[in-house]
Amino acid sequence: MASGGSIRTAASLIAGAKHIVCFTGAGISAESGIPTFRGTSGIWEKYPPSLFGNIPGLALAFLLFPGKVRNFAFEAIETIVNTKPNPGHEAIAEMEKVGIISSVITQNIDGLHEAAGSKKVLSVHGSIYVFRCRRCGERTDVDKEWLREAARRLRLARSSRFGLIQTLKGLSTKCEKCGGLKRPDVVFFGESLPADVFSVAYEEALKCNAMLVVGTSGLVYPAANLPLVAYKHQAAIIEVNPENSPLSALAAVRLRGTASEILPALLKEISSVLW
Ligand code: BV8
Ligand code: ZN
Repeated sequence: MASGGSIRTAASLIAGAKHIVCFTGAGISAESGIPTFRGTSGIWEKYPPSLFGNIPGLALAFLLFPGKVRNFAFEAIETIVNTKPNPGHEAIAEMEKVGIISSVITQNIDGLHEAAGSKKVLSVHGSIYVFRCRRCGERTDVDKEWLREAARRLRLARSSRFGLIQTLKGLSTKCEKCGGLKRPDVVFFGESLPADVFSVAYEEALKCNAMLVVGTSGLVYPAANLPLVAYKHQAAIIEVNPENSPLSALAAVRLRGTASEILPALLKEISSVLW
């Protein structure tokens, strides 16, 4: 747990700032049971991003070991749809509700910020709860039930290429607008980020005087640029992470602890400074 001093320093920095933005990565969802990407029990340990983090790699993995692609797909969906927000997500939603922060920029695709009550969430890597038409770009929501059914069918699919294709065909949905095929609106490596979302996130990073950076290794670009943009525009960076990251060098305060420990304590301290 961070020493009281640094929570108090962080709280007074935030209380003194006019426009505050939160930037989150996989670490904020760790205590909800979603493994992070990097680190000992990270997702990329079992499913290397060179194959499972980009479309060409997934195509190759499908040809070489379709059963592993099937497992990756249903494990990812089941892990996410069966989790709920933790006190870290809830504290951030409360900070927005009482007017402390103006938005959350997240690299996560798990929808937990929205589930905790955050309203202005900028999901720069997309969301598992949104499908996008490959032809016209139209986005439509999918709910947990649909995703649970998809994971169930994938779990039952035969581990052959043919079996997986059959299952994916049964799950594929057509765009109501143009009839094009839809895909999960998630950004894989080598794919561009949604320009409409990223431009708002960039604006937020430019405008803010303080940025709360929670649970990110700061290794994936261009998202990891956003704290640097804020820093270059004289924003105070406050990092919440049990470990050091490349973004620690930008931080005025480094709160060494987990999101669900630190963020509720920080909210309490900010409230005592402000009200
Ligand atoms: C693009 C989506 C261009 C799916 C993800 C060489 C140099 C620089 C850049 C590049 C390069 N080569 C290639 C690139 C670009 C590449 C990139 O940045 N690669 C990196 C790895 C070098 N980026 C891209 O490809 C991006 N696209 O550049 O497109 C382009 C332009 C035009 C046209 C075409 C193309 C796309 C990047 C998005 C990739 N998608 N995932 C999914 O989520 O499953 S990336 C993946 O990493 C997740 O989105 C994740 O959020 C993101 C970042 O990771 P983190 O969130 O930080 O998670 P991580 O596990 O790393 O760290 C967790 C942290 O939490 C740790 O610090 C840990 O200490 C801490 N923690 C743990 N427990 C807790 C905690 N903190 C608090 N509380 C706890 N309890
Ligand atoms: Zn369409």
